[in-house]
Amino acid sequence: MPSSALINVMLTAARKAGRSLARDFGEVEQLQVSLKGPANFVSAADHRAEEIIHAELSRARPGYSFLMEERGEIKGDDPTHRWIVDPLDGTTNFLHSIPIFSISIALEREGELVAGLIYNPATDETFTAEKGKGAFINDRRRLRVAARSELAASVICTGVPHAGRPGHDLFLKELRAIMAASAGIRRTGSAALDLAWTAAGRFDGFWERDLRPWDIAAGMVILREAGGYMSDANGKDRILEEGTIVAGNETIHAKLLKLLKAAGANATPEAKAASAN
Ligand code: 2AM
Ligand code: CA
Repeated sequence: MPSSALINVMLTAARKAGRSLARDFGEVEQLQVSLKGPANFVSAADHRAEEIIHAELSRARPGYSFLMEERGEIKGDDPTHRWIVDPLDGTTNFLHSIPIFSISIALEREGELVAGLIYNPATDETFTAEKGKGAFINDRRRLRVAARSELAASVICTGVPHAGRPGHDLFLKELRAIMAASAGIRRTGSAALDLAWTAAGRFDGFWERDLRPWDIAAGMVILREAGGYMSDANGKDRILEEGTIVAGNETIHAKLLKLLKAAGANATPEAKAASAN
């Protein structure tokens, strides 16, 4: 299916920022051996990509508002449209020369997510979706979530709470429950790609807590258009507000939710309070 004008605008911005990220990714390995503080370099790469995306999207759609990982909220003249942008999701991978990172761009119209794009410059894979029009990889092949219904045959992806973040104890309880019930657990380090890969049927399901809107907004559109089901950990619709997502096809989503709820009920009050922070 040929891309719409809107998807083309998002693609142009992502590809331009992707070229900048790909160049910087090539430098990271050198910096790592030269002990020159690659973290600062990666942070600069992140900012460069965000600037490019901001400039490109502003040029193509003047007045739209932004919510960006680095620059935060930027109010435009048009309050009905807002881009939600993560210029580099999977920062830790990027810093370690692991080619699993992405650019994530979503468009919100009157508070509703209507388009999403996730681009991995290292593999040149692009995942796109528009509300009601389906989800695609590289503009060609239609995406569909995996059809498996048995957790025992399913590969489930997750994200691990970072050092200094709450929820380690609860996560370990959830992990114990899901690893005992599934065929295997994966962790990529880019929540945006986790959702794209679940939409593509590579992962049968995904759950993660403590995420921000720019990590998941585009992935939510892509997953929904690929026939996926998703909710927060309470089975409710407050994914962006809670920063928690549980996803898969209808059956796997329901089974994951049930196991996660049971694991949560098992957790200490301290663990539950920490994960709610
Ligand atoms: P980032 O790479 O843009 O930081 C990995 O589990 C996911 O968590 C990634 O999407 C990552 O986005 C996000 N994340 C949120 N907070 C983080 C943190 N403090 N450190 C690293 N990744 C974080
Ligand atoms: Ca991110």
